Amino acid sequence: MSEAEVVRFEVEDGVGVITVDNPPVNALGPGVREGIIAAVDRGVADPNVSAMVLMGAGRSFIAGADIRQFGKPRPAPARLTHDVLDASPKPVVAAIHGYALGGGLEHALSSHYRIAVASARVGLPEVLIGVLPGGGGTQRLPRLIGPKAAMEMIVSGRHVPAAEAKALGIVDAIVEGQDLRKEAIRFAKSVAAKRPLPRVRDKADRIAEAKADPGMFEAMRKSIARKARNQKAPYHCIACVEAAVTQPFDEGLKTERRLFAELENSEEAKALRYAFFAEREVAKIPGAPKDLKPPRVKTAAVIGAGTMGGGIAMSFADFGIPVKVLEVSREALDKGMQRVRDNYAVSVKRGSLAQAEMERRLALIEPVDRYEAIADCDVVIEAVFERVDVKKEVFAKLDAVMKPGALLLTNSSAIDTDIMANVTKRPQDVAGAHFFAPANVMKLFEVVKGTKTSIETIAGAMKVGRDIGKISAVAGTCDGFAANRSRAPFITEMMLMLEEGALPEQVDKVMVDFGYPMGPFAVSDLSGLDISYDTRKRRAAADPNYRKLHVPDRLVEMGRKGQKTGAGWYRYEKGDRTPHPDEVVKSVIAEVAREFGIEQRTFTDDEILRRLLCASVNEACKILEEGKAYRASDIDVMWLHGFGFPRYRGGLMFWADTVGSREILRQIEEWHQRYGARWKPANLLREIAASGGSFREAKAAG
Ligand code: 3H9
Repeated sequence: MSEAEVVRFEVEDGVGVITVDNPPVNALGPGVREGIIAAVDRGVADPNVSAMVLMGAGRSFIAGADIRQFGKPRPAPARLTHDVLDASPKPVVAAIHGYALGGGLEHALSSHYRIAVASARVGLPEVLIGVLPGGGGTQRLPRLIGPKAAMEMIVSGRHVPAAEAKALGIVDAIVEGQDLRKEAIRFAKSVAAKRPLPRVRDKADRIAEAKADPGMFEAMRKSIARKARNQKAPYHCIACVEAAVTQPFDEGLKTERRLFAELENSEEAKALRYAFFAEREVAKIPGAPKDLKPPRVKTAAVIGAGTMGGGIAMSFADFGIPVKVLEVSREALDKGMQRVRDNYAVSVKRGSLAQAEMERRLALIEPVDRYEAIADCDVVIEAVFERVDVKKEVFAKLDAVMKPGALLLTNSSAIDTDIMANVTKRPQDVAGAHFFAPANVMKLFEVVKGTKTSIETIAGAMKVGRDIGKISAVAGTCDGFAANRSRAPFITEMMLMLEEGALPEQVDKVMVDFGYPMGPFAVSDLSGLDISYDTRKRRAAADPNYRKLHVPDRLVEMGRKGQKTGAGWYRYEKGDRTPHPDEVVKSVIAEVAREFGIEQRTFTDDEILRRLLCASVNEACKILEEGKAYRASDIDVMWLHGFGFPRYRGGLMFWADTVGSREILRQIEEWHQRYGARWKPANLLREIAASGGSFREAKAAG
């Protein structure tokens, strides 16, 4: 694309209007910076121009640097846009709508004034992709709003709404009218003659703040220590803001540039960029027509007011969608509604939800006790307990009452979607909707495609997920679908390693050090050991070759079901969630090992990590081979949002690539020899290793 096409310059009423037009989000891709410089030059040279406006066409101002260019060699520009904007002898007004993020906000900060529409959002989210604001943002923002507020914004990467941006001093005015261009021209004319021009780089007053509070940087480092472990970018962000306080502006810019360069190609930045694009890719349905754009659902229904049903109903209410909750028993309905109310009340007590907002959300949830009452809803999600006969009965009723075209979704973590679809006369409208507990908190929303599910239903279900703030990912119907199925071997291996001599606290420490927020045994204590106990019993009954997991089975049989019973893999003090290693668990492990003659040995941390993740990589390859997920990167998105996999490690398959496909195969073959059939390498794994290809680019077969 030529520069002329991505940046326009027009003179209107004595104001030069520079419009960046680089869809979809006006990223600073090839030609944009050069186009802005050329436009400013024209405005400066034109005697009819007294001021300029910088704005974006389409839905946003500028969403930042073009992330796709990161990691590739880029020629050093002869002139920097920031210097050109800063140095313009005529005022430049940045007029913001949509998003001004990263390099976008940095362009606005180099302009002399900033105005924004009320719905605009601004931010420096670079840290979320493993870098730091590298266009002067770490030096200008602290000068404009003070180092403390700037550091909080830069280290969190959050998007700040226009009203808050005005209160912080980032924008000078909020535009009331509908026509931003017109208002921006009016504003530009009102400041055209004002001198001196306000340049953020020259502001010194707010910097004094940090001098009065010398401990602020150390305090920030301490406060992020847990969340930011193993990462460099958040610390480099702090170092840059510190440089804004301790160094002259131009020196600070040099520090910023040096630290940015250190981060751009770091492993953490590569993984985070990958995660960003994987999350966009997961929304795409192969083979879907381009014009397939399902509308936002206006009304929803949930069948079942249990913990899951209630959580799902809250998800709709949280995003402003009216939802009916159906239970035929009045008692179950009242109990379910009370649970929802109690959940919201906890958030109000914690201060994360206003009382009025709680009332508004509760008013969106309508308890009903007849199927006829939900007939007109656009989507219905069945969330009754995991019993095939009960679910089939519900679907027969839904088929009888629901309006044509309604999405009929079943929330199950294992039951074949086709079973429910086949009791209806509209199997094309039925799909799985696998929420992860707690449904109103967890981001992952697995849309399960049955044999007859139509592409419109898949697209509709995915849109429902996005409309309630989830990350939707498609899986094929099979035991466990894609997310849980890919994780199941991880769980099996963590239990079996105990029999060989590892301890829960050692495994947990390895995984926390790797970056998980909690170790897998601590998570199991939280969700309850009894949940998987029932599934294991079912599988053992169905499959004579099923490898029994004796240690967790015995713990459950002893009444150790996790935190709720005060003991599981760990022991807990009353009213305290801190896990304490427990001798009882050790003795159960020793007893199992003795009984089955399993030799005890020590494990290195690396072996534990590999054993858990390699088992799942192998299964993920089988899932792709069978066409039960579209792409390897979809599985990574599932691990990031369903299981707490550390984002700065990209995901399961991205991690496997950091080890290398040949080494993963060698390792799995070794364990195949030692442990037998469950480690049989997937065909796809062999193919990837033979071709020297990457896991992350693997796609579904067929
Ligand atoms: C930076 O600025 C560094 C500088 O400080 C210094 C440099 C020296 N680049 O998310 P969506 C694509 S770092 C390239 O679905 P939404 C995206 O992949 C940057 N592409 O829309 C997708 O493509 P496709 C700091 C980008 O409305 C399409 O646009 N900025 C970029 O839900 C639509 O995106 C950021 O980190 C980009 N920067 O959300 C902001 N941004 O259709 C990153 C988007 O082919 N972006 N695309 O799949 C976002 O957070 C969201 O995209 C945004 C819109 C909130 C803007």
